Amino acid sequence: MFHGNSDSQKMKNVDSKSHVRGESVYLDDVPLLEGTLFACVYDSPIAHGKLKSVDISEAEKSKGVVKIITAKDLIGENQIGGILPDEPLLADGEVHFCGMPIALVLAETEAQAHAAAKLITAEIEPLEIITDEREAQAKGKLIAPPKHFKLGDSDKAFATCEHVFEGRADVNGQEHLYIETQGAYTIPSEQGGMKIYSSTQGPTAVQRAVSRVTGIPMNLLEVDVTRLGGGFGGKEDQANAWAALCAVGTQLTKKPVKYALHRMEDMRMTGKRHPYSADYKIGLDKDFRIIAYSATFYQNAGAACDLSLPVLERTLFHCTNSYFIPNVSATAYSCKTNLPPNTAFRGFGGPQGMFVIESAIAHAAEKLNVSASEIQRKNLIENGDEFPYGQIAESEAITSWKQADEKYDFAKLKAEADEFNANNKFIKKGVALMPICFGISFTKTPMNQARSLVHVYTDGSVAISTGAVEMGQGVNTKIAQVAAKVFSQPIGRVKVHTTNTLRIANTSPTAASAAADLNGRATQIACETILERLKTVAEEMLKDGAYRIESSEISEMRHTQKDGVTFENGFVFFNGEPTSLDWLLVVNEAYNQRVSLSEHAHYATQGINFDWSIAKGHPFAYHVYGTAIVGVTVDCQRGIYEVDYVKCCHDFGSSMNAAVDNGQIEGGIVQGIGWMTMEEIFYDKNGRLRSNALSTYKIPDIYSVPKEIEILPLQTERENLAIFNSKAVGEPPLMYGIATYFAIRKAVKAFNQENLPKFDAPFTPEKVLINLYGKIGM
Ligand code: MTE
Ligand code: LUZ
Ligand code: MOS
Repeated sequence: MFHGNSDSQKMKNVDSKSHVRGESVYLDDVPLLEGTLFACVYDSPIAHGKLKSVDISEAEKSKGVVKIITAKDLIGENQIGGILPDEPLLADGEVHFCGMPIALVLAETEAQAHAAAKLITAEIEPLEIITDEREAQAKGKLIAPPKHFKLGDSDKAFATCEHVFEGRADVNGQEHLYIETQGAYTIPSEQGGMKIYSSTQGPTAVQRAVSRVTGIPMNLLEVDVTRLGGGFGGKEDQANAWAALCAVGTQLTKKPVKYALHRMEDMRMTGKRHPYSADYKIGLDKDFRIIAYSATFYQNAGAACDLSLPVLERTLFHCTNSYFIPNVSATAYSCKTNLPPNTAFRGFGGPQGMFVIESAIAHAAEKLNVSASEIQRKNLIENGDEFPYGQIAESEAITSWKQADEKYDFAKLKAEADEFNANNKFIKKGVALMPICFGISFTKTPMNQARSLVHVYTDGSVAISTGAVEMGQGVNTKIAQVAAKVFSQPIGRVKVHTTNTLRIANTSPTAASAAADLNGRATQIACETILERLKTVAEEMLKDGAYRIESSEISEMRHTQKDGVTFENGFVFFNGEPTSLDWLLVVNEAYNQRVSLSEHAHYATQGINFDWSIAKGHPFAYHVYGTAIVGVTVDCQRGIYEVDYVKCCHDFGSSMNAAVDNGQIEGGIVQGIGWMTMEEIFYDKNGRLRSNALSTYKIPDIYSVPKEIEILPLQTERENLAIFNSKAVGEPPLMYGIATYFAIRKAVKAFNQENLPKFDAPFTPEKVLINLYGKIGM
């Protein structure tokens, strides 16, 4: 249990008032300085080619244009690749994808900048365009050598299996579609420095990229992030380019520069979730235990590395989902194509790995004529089992399955669907289960650190800065709760401020669902350190019986803790007895005694490690588990469908904020359903994005969300490394949405038994219709 103020469990997001009043400050709400220039990129119309020349002469004459910048103008390095140096900021010599920035226009108004960018032309000599990951792999176009995971000996084990099935699964990408598009605003400061407002999940990544392209040292670059209108991974790395472009503009003009992308620019120029294609082989014994599993993953990385390699690694980490399989062999290729560099997206490659094993299980179930859930249930990972990467499971997989089954009665839900199907010819129902298991921690161990700066002011109020970025997920609420709890102050006395690289340096991006864990723990340490000092001051004040009170009125507030000084509801207790001392008196006495009321604390997750030379270790602080059951109804004349319900048992550990966490679950589920059903990214053979607007790229709206989402918190007593045992919640629920794919598949098969649809997500209404009437072999 979270033992904070009892209201805290139900506490609203601290931003909710300012959000509904329109007072929350996003990038576009930062007041503009006089003389601000507006930027617009001229981006490549061709996916691959030699850049012979760029003609800016017409654009330069266009009204309001102040400057046009190309690669040759850069003072620093023309490079923004964070992991591999393979991504120029502005194309130089070659273009690698449609949407690659070639020139930057700076003008007095936004409209003028856009108008001028349209007047730029480039002479590009076409080169071969590859958009398909398998074709790229076959032609040797890889971002890096392939990665492997191995447990046991799958080759040997397959020979002993009663049943072996092989197949292919494809899963498409996903557009982030954060409500707030990418953008930045740079303002010149003293000594050639700059203040950079950026809509980024990674303020330090922005600072580093700007430093690199401008040559300005990091200590002259202040990055400030107010909050994001969503990131979903799309701003973990890909906010860098826009900040870097604005910064270059500021450096070369000495003027503030702003660029907030239009929606179609954002969709065209930024990378998305990685599409994957995979080959799998699954072997079961006569009792349907999975004895061996092998998979080869082809990741469509796009034209540069970006975060593709850690994404690829997480695909391997999660390629067996919540199952224990004693013999596993997995290989993953990061394939270089002529698409915008794909990037982090909620789940970070994990969901793609899980889709493949769920496809393999569905394949086996269909061939063996058993329910997929029977195979799923039999193979859930147990306490003490080993993951293919060497970590030993502290598993809640079976517990969550059992608790979900007890509450929702899987057999009954399936029987209802079967009965419905027996009585209806053109409407069919499908039900599928999805256990999830997601590792919490950045898989790159050094990233698992954070800092928090806490000030207590002499009016008793508290100001906090951390490395965490608020992007709607409620991290600021959780951090405020931590301080309020430690100080025993109302949450209204605590303000969590913007994320700023001068206040907090060397931040890890707000990602991997770990922001509250890492920054919350750092905040806890900082607050506890200040509290200890205050206790010492209070103890001194209480000497000789001063401030003791005998009044019985507040005796019912007596604290149970009997030793020394404690703070409860703002009052000081001594050995469990009330005193007339309160928070404000002690804070002011501390100030008078010249005791520090500020602390900058550091937290680093203990006990984690990973050694890629052997691909073994203990990379995760803990795992988040859960089980969902999803029911759908398919209209077999139209190919359209509805999600009737998603019912899950989710492992919160012990949620410190049910409102925030349930919101994360609901949002994650809907985003996962969108990925699996209607969201279809479509690039043509020439690498041009055809689904380039909301008219052609459909995301779930209020009519397509499940009619019912039920969330049952897993009951568990197990301790974990999360902040106050409240496990990370940001990414895992998205993976419940995967069951929707398999539920639709069941409904389709109930209508057309002959057909074995390909495993090819998303299952758009168009594909459903084709499969309802087609005869397609796997
Ligand atoms: N929720 C909202 N509302 N907006 C977002 O952009 N991003 C998700 C998740 N939930 C996101 C969100 C992703 S991809 C991650 S990694 C986590 O939030 C990051 O925040 P956390 O570490 O505080 O959970
Ligand atoms: N980002 C990252 C992530 O850099 N490393 C990770 O392991 C990760 N995991 C999930 C989401 N983002
Ligand atoms: Mo989330 S994909 O870690 O930003």
